[in-house]
Amino acid sequence: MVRRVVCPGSFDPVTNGHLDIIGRTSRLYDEVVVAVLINIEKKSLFTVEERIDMLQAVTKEYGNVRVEKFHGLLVDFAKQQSIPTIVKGLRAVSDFDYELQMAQLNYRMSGVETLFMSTNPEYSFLSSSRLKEIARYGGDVSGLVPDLVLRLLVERMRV
Ligand code: COD
Repeated sequence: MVRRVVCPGSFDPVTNGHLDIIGRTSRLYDEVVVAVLINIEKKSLFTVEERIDMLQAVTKEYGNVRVEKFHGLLVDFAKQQSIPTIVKGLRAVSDFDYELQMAQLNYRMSGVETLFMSTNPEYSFLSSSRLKEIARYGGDVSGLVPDLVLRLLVERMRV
């Protein structure tokens, strides 16, 4: 049986923090499905297709990562894809409160389990929204995102 897992998120854009979690997860499972949420209510910097392209490029080297998009409930997507487990990265206690509630609700709704992976301390302060804020005001975000993402981010901020 193929051991499959989902790493969900907005990934607007993917950071080295996300990538660290996806890469470590890819060593533990046969297949990792990275699921990008389509959220029409939230203004995003990159389109879903752009985010998918970036994710595909930066996860290619792992060899067992597939990138998909989804809307609606994550557990419905997981069920459709026959994925029994969600993996989430945990940065801090503030993440834990929110993530615990979501994990419990997701389990209650569907039986889909959530496993938490502790963040790499090198990226524990990192979020896509903070990153965009720094980049918007011309701050240096190199080393926090893959080079490809850095180039696209700088380009997009110029527009
Ligand atoms: N280090 C480690 N992990 C990190 C880091 C970092 N620096 N940054 C982010 N992460 C991890 C976190 O686990 C996070 O959950 C994940 O990466 C994705 O992060 P983001 O910011 O791209 O994505 P979010 O938090 O906006 O994504 C939220 C979901 C899309 C997972 C969530 O909203 C969802 O499941 N929505 C679908 C609707 C649903 O099913 N709701 C649940 C009802 S109970």
